[in-house]
Amino acid sequence: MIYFCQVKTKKFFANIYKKLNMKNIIVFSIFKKIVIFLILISISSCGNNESQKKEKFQYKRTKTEQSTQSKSDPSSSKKEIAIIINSDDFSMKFDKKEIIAFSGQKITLTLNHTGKLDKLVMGHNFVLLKKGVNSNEFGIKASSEKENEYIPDGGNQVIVHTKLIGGGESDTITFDAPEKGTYEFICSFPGHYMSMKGKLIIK
Ligand SMILES: [Cu+2]
Repeated sequence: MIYFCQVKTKKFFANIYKKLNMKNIIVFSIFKKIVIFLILISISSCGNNESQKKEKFQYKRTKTEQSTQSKSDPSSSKKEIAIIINSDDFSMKFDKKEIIAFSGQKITLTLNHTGKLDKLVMGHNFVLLKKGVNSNEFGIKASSEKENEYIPDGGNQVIVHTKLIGGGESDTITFDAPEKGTYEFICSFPGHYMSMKGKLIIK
């Protein structure tokens, strides 16, 4: 009788052990599947990130290309070109650093001040300097010429300039493109010449 009981108990435990083992195998295989699934997800999301990065880069590139084009229309076939330059209260910069035009073209240039500050505080102008005029020296000299809207020497060193404008104002000037070469333009309001400057390239 005791022997019979022992055999039964042994069988009972052997069965439980088998079941547990089976369970372990099932749990392990599920765990394996979950891990593989997670790895696949992380790989695919990495790919997405890269494609998103690429998309962003492409978007930036198109934006730069557009802004380069909007600097000016470099078409030499046009007799007249229109250029718009914007300035504001904070950046102390023109929104264009380079303007391209062709000798003989008639240039209509509009300077906008998109800010709100008065011209006594944050005045801007567009001053196109003659060839060979040093913009730093000109800027320093100009800063003490308030009564002449910061244009020194009666405009001797200047090809053309707009009037001084404040927030919300604009001024438009028309002039013939000078001979081929590179010309500097600045804002001659005190202190602005250091950062508010750019180049007019005549081809
Ligand atoms: Cu200015």
